[in-house]
Amino acid sequence: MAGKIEVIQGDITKLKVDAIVNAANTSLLGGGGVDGAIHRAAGPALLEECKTLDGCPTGEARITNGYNLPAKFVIHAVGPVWHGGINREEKLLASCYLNSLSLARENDCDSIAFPNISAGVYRFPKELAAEIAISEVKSFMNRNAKPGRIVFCCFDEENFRIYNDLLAKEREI
Ligand code: AR6
Repeated sequence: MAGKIEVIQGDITKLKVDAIVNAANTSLLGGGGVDGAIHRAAGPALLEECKTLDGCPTGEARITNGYNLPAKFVIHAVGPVWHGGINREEKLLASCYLNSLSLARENDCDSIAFPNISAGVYRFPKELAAEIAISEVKSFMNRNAKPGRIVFCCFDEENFRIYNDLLAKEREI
């Protein structure tokens, strides 16, 4: 694996990377959490472009411009709502990461930052979500040179600790 994985704690809207990922909903028309923060920081033109996309199914992703954000693109990924794991939630969350990375590669992005998709109001268990995110990202990086820099942007202390612990544990193996 030639690329680099970083974990930071902070606000994803401030990051100067080629693409930031949004934890969106199927309407792609905005919401709370990180979605609300991204729309506020990008400005109203983001919503105008999202309106042209006709929504996005769970597990898939769509790309738009970043407008007033430091990031060039926003990749809107729709994570699953956690219903106890009986509705293919793990598979759908993995697809969000894979589809986002594929869009980043297709658009020649060298760097991409992910929030903790589904780990907020969609109630996906944080530890399991982090395991899926890391494993999907690593397997993509083993097969693709781009994007070579992946940032896991954690907003809260707990996720920041979970990601750091998991990555440290893997380095020991
Ligand atoms: N930067 C980085 N991470 C953030 C930020 C930020 N500025 N703000 C919140 N987070 P959530 P979901 C973290 O609820 O669970 C929206 O209404 C947050 O602490 O934003 O996928 C959408 O429209 C948490 O760890 O997304 C959907 O309807 C993580 O981002 C729904 O919420 C994800 O929390 C999607 O729910």
